[in-house]
Amino acid sequence: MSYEYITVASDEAVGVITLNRPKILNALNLQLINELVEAMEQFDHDPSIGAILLTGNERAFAAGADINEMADASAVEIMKRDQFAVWDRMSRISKPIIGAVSGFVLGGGCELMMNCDIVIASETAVIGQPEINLGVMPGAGGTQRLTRAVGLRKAMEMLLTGDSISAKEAWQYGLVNRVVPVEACFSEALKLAKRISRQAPLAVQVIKKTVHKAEDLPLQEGMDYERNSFYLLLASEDRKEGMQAFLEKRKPRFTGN
Ligand code: DAK
Repeated sequence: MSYEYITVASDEAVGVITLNRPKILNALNLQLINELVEAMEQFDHDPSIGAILLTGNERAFAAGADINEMADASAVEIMKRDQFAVWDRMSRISKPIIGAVSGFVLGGGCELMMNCDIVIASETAVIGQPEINLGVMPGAGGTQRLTRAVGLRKAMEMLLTGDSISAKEAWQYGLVNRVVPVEACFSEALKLAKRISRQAPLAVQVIKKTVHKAEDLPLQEGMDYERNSFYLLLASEDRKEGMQAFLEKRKPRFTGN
């Protein structure tokens, strides 16, 4: 499969996707988002891949949706394009997505970052939802995921002013996991993605799904969901292998069964 606006590679069991529209700061047009989701789904279905790493370049992870594509489109056209459907597909990827973000992480770029399960940010990252400056609002989860991540007041301030925050502030609010020098961002994220990709695949995917339930479900329902997920993993071959390997003082050989 060849792509125009992303590049795709793999490193050991990590699928690496790089946004590649550098001239306009990786602005997210429809084609780019479609390519991105297509590549993510391919990695999701590939048993040799255990985690997905998503990155941009040093100047920009992504400066938002492509304003050229939105400027003249009517509400009905945008509705007919059904752009939300492709973002919904992205949130159904079952393998963990690790983001490595530098430079501008704005608007749809910030929403894309929030779709990652773990984020390593460069000291240079500038993160925000500036849609209000264009007279609109976020359309791919910005009001919902940002509020869950940083809390109502900080989200309100960012969304209503359009002001960005630094990587350090994003870390203080729990919006990113770690802040590292720009030159270390990709390698740190790759190291982490490789570690996760060596874990038992079923456990990784079930944990990802169960953690996300914590955002949607009341506590007791989440606990019930966790319990059923736990029973499911107890039935796996990898659970036998993991426990046996511990008792035999050797490294487990997980198969994903
Ligand atoms: N779209 C199109 N082009 C963009 C762009 C964008 N979002 N951001 C930057 N560019 C282009 C610039 O126009 C410029 O192009 P040329 O003039 O060279 O042709 C080039 O990238 C370099 O940008 P600048 O010259 O402006 O560079 P600076 O360093 O001076 O400024 C900046 C960088 C990031 C501060 C500035 O470019 C900027 O403010 N960009 C716009 C940021 C923004 O407002 N982002 C939010 C866009 S709205 C939805 C899903 C998602 C969304 C909506 C709906 N559905 C599922 C329906 C999301 C909406 C948004 O993200």
